Parts: sequence; C-alpha cells; structure tokens
Amino acid sequence: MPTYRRNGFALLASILLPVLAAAQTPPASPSQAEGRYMVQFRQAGAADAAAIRAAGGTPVHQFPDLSVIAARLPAAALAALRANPNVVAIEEDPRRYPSAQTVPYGITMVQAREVGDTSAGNRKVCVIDSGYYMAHADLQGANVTASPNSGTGDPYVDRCGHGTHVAGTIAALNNSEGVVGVVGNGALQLHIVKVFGDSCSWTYSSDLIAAATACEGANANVINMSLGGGVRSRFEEQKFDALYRAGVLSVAAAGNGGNTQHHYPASYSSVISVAAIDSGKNHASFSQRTSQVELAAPGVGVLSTVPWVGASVTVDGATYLAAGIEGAAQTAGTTGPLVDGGLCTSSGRWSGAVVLCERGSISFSEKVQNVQAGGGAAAVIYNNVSGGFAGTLGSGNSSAIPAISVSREDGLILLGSTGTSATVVNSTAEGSGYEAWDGTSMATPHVAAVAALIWSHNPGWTNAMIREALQNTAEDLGPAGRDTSFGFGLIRAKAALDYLSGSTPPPPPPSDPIALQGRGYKVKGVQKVDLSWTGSSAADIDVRRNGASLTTVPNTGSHTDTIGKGGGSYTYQVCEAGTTVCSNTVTITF
Ligand SMILES: [Ca+2]
Ligand SMILES: [Ca+2]
Repeated sequence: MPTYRRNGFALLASILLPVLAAAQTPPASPSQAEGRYMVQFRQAGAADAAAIRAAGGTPVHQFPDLSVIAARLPAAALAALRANPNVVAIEEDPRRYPSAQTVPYGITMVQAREVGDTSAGNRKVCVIDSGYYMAHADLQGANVTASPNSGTGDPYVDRCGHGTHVAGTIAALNNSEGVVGVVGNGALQLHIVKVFGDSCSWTYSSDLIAAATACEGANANVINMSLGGGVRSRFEEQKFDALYRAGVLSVAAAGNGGNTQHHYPASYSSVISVAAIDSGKNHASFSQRTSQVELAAPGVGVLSTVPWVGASVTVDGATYLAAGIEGAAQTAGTTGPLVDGGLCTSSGRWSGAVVLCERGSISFSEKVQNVQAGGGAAAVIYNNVSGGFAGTLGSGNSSAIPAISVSREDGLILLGSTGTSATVVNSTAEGSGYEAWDGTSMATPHVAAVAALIWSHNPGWTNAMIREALQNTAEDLGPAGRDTSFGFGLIRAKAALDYLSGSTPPPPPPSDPIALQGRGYKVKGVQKVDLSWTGSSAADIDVRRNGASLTTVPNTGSHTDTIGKGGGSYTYQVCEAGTTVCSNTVTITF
C-alpha cells in the first residue's frame, strides 16, 4: 500500500504591490520669478559679466572657453539680454539630479545600517529559493556560487522572481540606484540552491533536504528558507537538527496562512521561525501565529529586486516606481508631455500626452479608455488615498496604451511637473526592476542576513550564541514577552552586536562527534527503540541506557534495544568502546 504523501512547499509571498515607494523626490521648485540660464556671448570678456549685471542678473559661473556665463536672471533681464547683439544664445539651465537609491524601511528598521559590514565576506548565506537573477544591476556578481541545475533550470535565471526578491533584501548593492540590502557591500558570500522552477509553485520535502545538504556542502553558515508547508517530516527535522549541531543557523518563514498552524521547516526547534510585521511594527494579518514564532521582521510592502523591468514613470530625471495596471499594454518607454486629466471621467485633447488621472468615480478601465479616446499616449493613475495600489482593467479587458498606477504622494509631485516630458515604462521583459511584496518570505531574509552580518564580526561565535543574542535583544512587540505573533519581537542588528561584543568565543564544543538518533515503538506491547548513529569509525560501540552500559556491539551504525512490556522514559547515549568519546543523548518516552 503506497504511503507517499505529497509534502508540498509553497513560496510564501503574495505577489501584490500595495505599497510603492518613490525612488526619488525632486527638489522643490525655485521661485519662478527668477530663473537660471546660460548665456553665450560673441566673445569672452569681462564686459559679459557686466552686461549681465547691467540687465539685472547675477552671474553664477563663467566659462571663458565656452564664452558662456551662467546666471540668475529675472524675466526683465532675460528680455534685455535677448535683445543684446553680443549675445549668441540663451539656454535655460536644466536641472540635474543625483542618481538615487531608496533605502527600504525594513533595512533601517532592523538596524542593518548601524552595523559595520567590512568583514561580511567571512560569512556565507545559502538561499534556497527560485534562483538568482545574476544580471540584475543591483545584485552582486562576485562572491556568488550556486548548486548545479538539478531539474529546476539555471540557478542564475529566476523567472519567478521570488528568489531574486529575497536575495535583494539580503544583499542588494549599496550604490547609486535601486535599493540596498542588509549587507550592501557585495562581500557577503551567497550560495544559491534553486528548488523552485519556472512554475514557481512547490517542491518536495526531500528536495528541501537535498537543498539543505547542498548548503552544508557549500559550507554555508546561514540558510534562508522563504518557504514552507503544513505537513511535518521526521526526516527533514532530523536534517535540520543535525545542521544545527554542525553549527549552521537555519531561518524560515512562519507562513502566510493567517492562522495558528505550524509551518515547516520554520516550526522545527532547530530552525528560527520568522513572522512578518509592517512599517508601523504591526503584526501582518497573514503571518501565522504559533508557539514556534521566534523573531519578527519587516514583511509588508518590502521593496526589493525583481528580474523584470516593471513599471515606472520618469519626469525631470526622477523615476517613480509604479505598478502596471493589469491588462494594459506593455511599453519599454512611452514619452509625451505630462498633462493633468483630473478624474479622467471624460476625454480631453490629449494627443501624444502622458495623462495623469486621479483614482475615483469610474473604473480604471473607463479612465484608460477615455485617455485613449483623447489621443493620450499613456495613463498614470494616482491613488486617492495615501500609498500605492494594484489596479486591473478587469477580466478580459485590455488597452492599446500603457497604464500604470502610482501612490497619491507621487501623483501630487507629478501634478507639479505638468507640461514637462514624462516617460512611462510598463514591461514584464527581463531586466533590473524593483517591486514591493508582502509575505513572511520577505521577513525571513532580514533575519538571515542580520544573523550573518553580526556573526561576521566574530566567526568564532556559534550559531547558538547568535540565536540567543537575536532573541535577547529583539524589540518586544505586542503582549509583554514572547508571544505567538511576534516571538521575542523585532530583530535588531545593532543591539544584538552590542550584546555579543565583549563575548569571547566559547571553548570548542564538547567532544560530541557522534550524532545519535532514536525512534521508539511497540510490538505487541513490547517497547523497542531503534538507535542509529553517525560520526564514529571505532570498531565497537558501547550502548548506554539511563547512564549505564547496556551492551557493546560492532559499529554497524545501528542497534535495536528491546525493553519489554510496560512504559517509561529512557535516555540513550552511545560511546566508542573504552573511551569517553560519546554521542548526544536521546530520550524516548513511551
Ligand atoms: Ca542599490
Ligand atoms: Ca511580545
């Protein structure tokens, strides 16, 4: 009779875009009464600056090689200089903006920016997920390894995006673009194991065991598992227990069911279970509440890297991240003058324009159709309440023009730029994009990366020391003390590092090279215990029960103890015969 049970593991992110951040906010406009211009004269000379001043302007820069003077000019001065026969040309001094990088709120909230990362290269985080989009402009190419393709496709291709989003939270680069991760210097070692293929759905528990074994083989210190399933596996638990004993810190998502059920591997004692909170440190309603929840981290509206271009609108050199309206046309870049369409409840004369529409009154589909009917090249719908939103044209609907949504905050900024050129992008093509996602999947990498970051300050610290420090320094949230929603609370990198600072590395762990496992069962009322062990090459093994030697057997790696009828609790240990080299203890209770 087959006893196979499909032990499915789902990715733990809802692919939603509820919170969208402005990549950049342009500086406030200067007074319109006076503008910055560059004035070119026929000949460079001291008389040029005098001419500017005589007209009522104020020189700012002089470029003799160009015969140009940059100056602040009131309208009257501008008119006077235009009439000056010595002036060749006048050009408005256009604005230039710094390339901007957004620091996602979660990175700040977990104190990642308060802890030095110069030694991050001595730690390795293994990411078991859907792959890693190696070509992303904001992700490191160095210090990354991957387990070979085992049927899920190239590990450096991620058509699902989940693994790339998780990796961005861990290690997006601290540069002039996009976002930044917990460790932004590109030094942290990453090992990628791709268990989710392009279908992005589920994998088997045994695939996860194999992946964890691959992490172990790659000498990972921390394993990130933004995944889980509701069915426990004894063998999987044994694997993570063994990894913990071997010094690996495993971190997994508590689950997105919004219920009180345990999710695995998060709910094994040897794995840290991570709950999700929002930017206000409130418990995310989807985040599962269990006795195993250990730490909380940001998991709502987490902005990170995705392997597709995505949606945005760029005006005056500033790019605002957006969300594509479902069903609308794709575009790699549609440019037109930005106009205010109000609520877009009717069509205007919008030929070639990028039309701003406020959300409300009519459906998104009707707004986009009105923009299209008015000749508009693209529609940008901004929210009528704070934050962003994910919109759709409705089932089966489409539009010939691209349409995207932005937050109310960004919409109001854009309203101040009407008349200038705007470029709308809405593309699922492969590329370096960013999206804000929800999920305990998004919370988990904050914890894995913070653990690696603080651990890098002293590789002599043990996984247990790191775990204890994270627990004892978490910011208590919700009911006082550990609770099922937040565990010990919000993870805090700086506090944990301070807690550990001054700690000296402990002596090497007690000689415990033999790993013992036991399983108890009854046959017609007779208690039996199957023992199995690894890690010893001795010829003979002494089996001990409740502290006393029971028998000495050849080292076959296993032994069955038959106790007789009845019940009780029995503690086992095995030692190399005639030595004090012993295993851990295992207690079996009937
Ligand atoms: Ca960046
Ligand atoms: Ca609490």
